[in-house]
Amino acid sequence: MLKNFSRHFVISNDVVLKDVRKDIGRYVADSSRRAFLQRSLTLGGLSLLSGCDIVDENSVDTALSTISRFNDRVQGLLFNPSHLAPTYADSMITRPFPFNAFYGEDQVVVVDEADYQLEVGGMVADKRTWTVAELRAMPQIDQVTRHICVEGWSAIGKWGGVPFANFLQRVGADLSASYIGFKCADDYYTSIDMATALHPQTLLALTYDGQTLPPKYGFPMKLRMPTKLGYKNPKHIKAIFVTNTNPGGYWEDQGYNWFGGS
Ligand SMILES: Nc1nc2c(c(=O)[nH]1)N[C@H]1C(S)=C(S)[C@@H](COP(=O)(O)O)O[C@H]1N2
Ligand SMILES: [Mo]
Repeated sequence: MLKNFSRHFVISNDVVLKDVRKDIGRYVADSSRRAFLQRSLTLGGLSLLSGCDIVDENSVDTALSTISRFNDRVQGLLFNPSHLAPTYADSMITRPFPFNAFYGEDQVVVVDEADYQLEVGGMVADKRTWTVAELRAMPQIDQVTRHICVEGWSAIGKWGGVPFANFLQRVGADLSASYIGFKCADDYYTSIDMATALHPQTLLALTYDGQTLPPKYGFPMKLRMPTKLGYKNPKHIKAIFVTNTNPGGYWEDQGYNWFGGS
C-alpha cells in the first residue's frame, strides 16, 4: 500500500501537494491551525480531509483529488486580482525559449491563417467568429514575464497581444460567470477562473519577442498568464467559451491541480 502510495504520489501528485503546503503556509497564520493542517497532510491526515481510508490506489486518488479541490479553493481565495507578477528587462529573455507540449517539436500543429476563425461561445453576447487580422486591430501591449513549467524548468519570454479583459468586454462576456474554457487546434484544452481571465497581465498573445507567434509557441494565439503555471497557458487556441461548468483540462483531468497558480 505504501509503495503504491509513494509511486502515485511522486509521479502525478507531488506538484499538488507542494502547492497545498505552499498555500497552507500562506493561508494559515494561526499556529494551532497550522499545526492541525500540517498534520492533516500526513498519510493518515489525507483520509481526514477526504473522508475515506487510504487502502488502495483508488482511495489515494480520491484523497488527492479532494486535497486538490481544497487547494483550488484556497488559491482562488488567495488570488489578488491587482497583484502583478514580476516583469523583466528584455536583456533577461531566455534564448532560445524552450518548447513544450504533450508531443515533440516535430509534431507541432501548423494552423493556416487563411482559413482560421476563432470561435467564441457560451455566456457571451456576441458569438461571431474572429479572424487573426481582427484581433491584431485591437490595442496591443507586450510584457516580459517568467513562464514556469511543472516539468522542472522556467524561462523568461516576451509576449504581446490583446489584454484578455478587453477581449472579454468586447464580446460581451458575462463577467459574473465562473470559468473560461479553451479548445486548441492540437486537441489540448484547459480552463481558467474569471478572476485570472480579468487580471491585467492576462494576454491573448499574438506575438513572441516582437514577431508573429511562431507555430511552436502557439500560432495563431495563446493565452499568456504570468500568474499561472505553463500547462494553464493554452497554445493554438481555436475556441473560447464562457461557462459556469468547470471544463477541466488535458493535464488537469489527469490529476494536475486545476487552479495551477504560479
Ligand atoms: N495547445 C497546447 N497548449 C499547451 C500545451 C500543449 O501541449 N498544447 N502544453 C502546455 C505546457 S505543459 C507548457 S509548459 C507550455 C509550453 O509553451 P512553450 O512551447 O511556449 O514553451 O504550453 C502549454 N500549452
Ligand atoms: Mo508545462
